[in-house]
Amino acid sequence: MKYIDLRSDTVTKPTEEMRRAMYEAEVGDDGYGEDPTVNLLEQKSAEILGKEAGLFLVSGTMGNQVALLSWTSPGEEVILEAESHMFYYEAGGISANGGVQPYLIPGEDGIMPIEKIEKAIRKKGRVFPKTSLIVLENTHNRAGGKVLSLDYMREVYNLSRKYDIPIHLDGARIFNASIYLKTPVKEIAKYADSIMFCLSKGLSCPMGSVLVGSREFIEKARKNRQRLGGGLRQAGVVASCGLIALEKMINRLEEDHIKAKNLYNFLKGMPIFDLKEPETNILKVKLKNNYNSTILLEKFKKYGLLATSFDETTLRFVTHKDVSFEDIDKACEIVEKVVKEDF
Ligand code: TLP
Repeated sequence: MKYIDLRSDTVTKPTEEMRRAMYEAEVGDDGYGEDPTVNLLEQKSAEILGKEAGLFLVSGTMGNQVALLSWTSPGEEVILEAESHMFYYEAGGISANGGVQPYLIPGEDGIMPIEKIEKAIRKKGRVFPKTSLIVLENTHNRAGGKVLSLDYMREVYNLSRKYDIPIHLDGARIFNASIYLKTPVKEIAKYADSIMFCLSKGLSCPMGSVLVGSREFIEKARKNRQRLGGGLRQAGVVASCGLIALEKMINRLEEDHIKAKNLYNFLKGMPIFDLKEPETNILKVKLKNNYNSTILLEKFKKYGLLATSFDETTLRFVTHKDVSFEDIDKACEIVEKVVKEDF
């Protein structure tokens, strides 16, 4: 059966042009800094985000973990939104790899109230851990692809300058935020000291993320990447896709946002769902009256629709380039059929 796959934008396959670029890529040993394609991708990424330098990594998780290791020391504390990817989905990496403890602030739609961030920053004193990092996530995955506004980013940034604490931005989907805000990605990135973005999500590369920041920070990050076993060799083969992604795959993300909106417009008319209009490509759907997401997902699958859940009462649908507008219409029909048949 051919499935309509709305589990994640990570399922996107590389384009024909990417496949050709992989074949033709100029490569060298990145351990010696000699892969021209990796070097170009790192340089272009830094340029687009308005930072001094970049580092290519195998995944977004590795990018976040390397950033954490580069900003903090064991025994220190990092402020995170309670549903952030770094806390929720990185297999306990912040404590296992970094030896730091999380200070979690539950956000409203992924947005931590500024006064709560200020309150969370530790005072100096013998008994307190040092607050060494504030993490933001834009767009916010578990908040349903929510975009943090520039005003909010600026406020957190100003606070971080007051207390001299760096900001790391998990920008796995920062280009979706930039499209939504109709703002160059640089304008978002200027309110963070380091940013990780993913090439492997809506940008459709087979793998890879880039971490950007100051030259000094990236030098440290390169060492931490090595420590995690993430040193690369002829990685130009995959970095070549990243170059195409930066040039050709960003503007089309708008289309994914429209697809999510189409899905929303259909589902909002169904009484068992409770949902907000999506800003980007992730649609979060709460189930009313104790309906169960695992059961629903199994039924969707029988008719050829794949999605995931945030928890037992919340579904997640992610739109991307490998589902067409017709697929979205079909997905709506499948959801309607399942709901009518069984509930
Ligand atoms: N998110 C994946 C899963 O891990 C949940 C997905 O399908 O959405 N930051 C954010 C905000 C992410 O959403 C993800 C991946 C990552 C970091 C990690 O990227 P990878 O998967 O490359 O390690």
